[in-house]
Amino acid sequence: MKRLFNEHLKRKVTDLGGAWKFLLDPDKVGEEQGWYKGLPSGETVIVPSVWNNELGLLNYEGCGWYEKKIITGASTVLLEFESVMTTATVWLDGNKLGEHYGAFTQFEFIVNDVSLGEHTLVVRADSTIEKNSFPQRYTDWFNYGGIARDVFAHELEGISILTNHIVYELADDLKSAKVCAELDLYNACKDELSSSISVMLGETEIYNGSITLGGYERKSVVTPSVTLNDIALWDTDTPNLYTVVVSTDTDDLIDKVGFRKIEVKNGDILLNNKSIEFYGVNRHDEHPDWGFAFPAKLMKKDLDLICDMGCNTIRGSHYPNTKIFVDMLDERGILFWSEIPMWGCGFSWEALQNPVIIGRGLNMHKEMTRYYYNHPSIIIWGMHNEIDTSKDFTLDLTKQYYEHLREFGGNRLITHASNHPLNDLCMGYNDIVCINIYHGWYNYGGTGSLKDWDKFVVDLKNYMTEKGWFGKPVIMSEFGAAALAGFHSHFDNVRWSEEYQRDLLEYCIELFHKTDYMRGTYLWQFCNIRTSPSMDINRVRYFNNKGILDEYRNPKAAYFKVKELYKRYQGK
Ligand code: ADA
Repeated sequence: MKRLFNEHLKRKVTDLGGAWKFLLDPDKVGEEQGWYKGLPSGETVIVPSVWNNELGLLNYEGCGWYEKKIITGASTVLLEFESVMTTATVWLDGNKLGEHYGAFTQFEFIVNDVSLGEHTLVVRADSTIEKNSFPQRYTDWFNYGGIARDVFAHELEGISILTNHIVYELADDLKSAKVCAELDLYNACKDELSSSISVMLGETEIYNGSITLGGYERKSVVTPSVTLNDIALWDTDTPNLYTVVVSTDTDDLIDKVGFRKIEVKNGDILLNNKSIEFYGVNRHDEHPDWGFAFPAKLMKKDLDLICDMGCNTIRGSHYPNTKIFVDMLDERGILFWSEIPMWGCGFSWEALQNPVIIGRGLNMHKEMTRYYYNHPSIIIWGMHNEIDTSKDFTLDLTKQYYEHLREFGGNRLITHASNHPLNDLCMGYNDIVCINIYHGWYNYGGTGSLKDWDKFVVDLKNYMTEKGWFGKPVIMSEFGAAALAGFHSHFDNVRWSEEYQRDLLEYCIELFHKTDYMRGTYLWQFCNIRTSPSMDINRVRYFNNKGILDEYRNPKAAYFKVKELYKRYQGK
């Protein structure tokens, strides 16, 4: 996985990015014709990429096959894929390693008994949307296809470390913490093997012992808790990070961790025992030229703009972002909301009760918590966005997701974003209440007028009081209006103008800031994104134009207004 630092010094890892052979399979005949042994023909593409914009196949939905020769110097290889859109099937030398569903989460295959030397790796990416797709066809972003994020080949030798979660509990004064490591270990040899194992956290050795595993055995190990004193906390102003190194005789795994506490108390959100207000944006990890194969250098540029705007938080709408992006947030002290692509409006009642779909969502939550556990910047897990949470079956689904995140998700707040908060059954179950409403833009549930907001803040308080939920912190997780960059008007209330968007956001942000039970805002959205043709004609140019920057990151009038407000509220 591409990080801001080396994850391994002992282990040999090969970045499989670069040239791959590529062949389209619109009739889905590749498997029958044995392409998994090696492609019969093909053109060269650069991975990571999506085929839609880079290969001129904008509207192609279906299968694309990729082939790469890899060379290994070890007999056990771990193949790591950060994102294949959307169903991946992987073969090595014609042998099927497995399948993975889901566009935005990482997966891996461990292959034993590999001969040293050259091998043929074949991947089929299938972007077809079908009955059980997650998200469904009606979704407000583009259905790209391909190997969209990095691929690596890891040579595993001896007892190897697959994951390391640093689990901690800070003392009340936040000066010390009880810490242990939860390790997922694997013996890459066919015979039983013993190894030393140690965990260094900064300068402190928190574990030193030994382990014996049977041939190809995988085992979870939890080290005994130790107390760490004089903790330098991770906070938005002082994002202190510790390097953690797990080593065995033959392998290592390096990560960064930060100690911080996030909780809710008496209607407040407390970060390290201090009340915090969120000044945020929703951001898609998307670019019109690169799709979801978003280059890291552009992530840095986005972050510079977001920081310049005075934001202290980002919602990764609507899927887990790359680890390197979250590393950047860890380093800068920017808070992050990470969620799975359960994008509600597209999910019918039937879909929400479909066990395959529910299971796919749970699996995405498992992958998200497995691969992102240590990041201090992630302070919110999002379970789903705008599904119909007025039904008992969605309450059941929500409970299932919540319980998983509570048990395996570390110290984070858990929520969902609701677009019908006045009859939502699940909000009371969450740590914080998060609301997506578009008064002043859409007419649903209002008159389309800005004044609907004043009534809304009163109605919401009444509803929450009636349900016994008042006292949970409320975040406005989406609100906004579309503006066509460069379209200006002298008149008031001209929709699609930059001025209309600016004035609406100003009205909303000021109102939410002075509403005593609200604790922050994530405006919709940082920049325009290409959207799906399944959205109606309201999406002019097939873009969601609610960005306060256009899709090439040029600012609209609203950008400067939001910057002024966010900075003023923080005394900056
Ligand atoms: C929803 C949704 C966003 C976007 C937005 C809009 O709230 O969560 O992804 O589609 O509406 O622009 O209408």
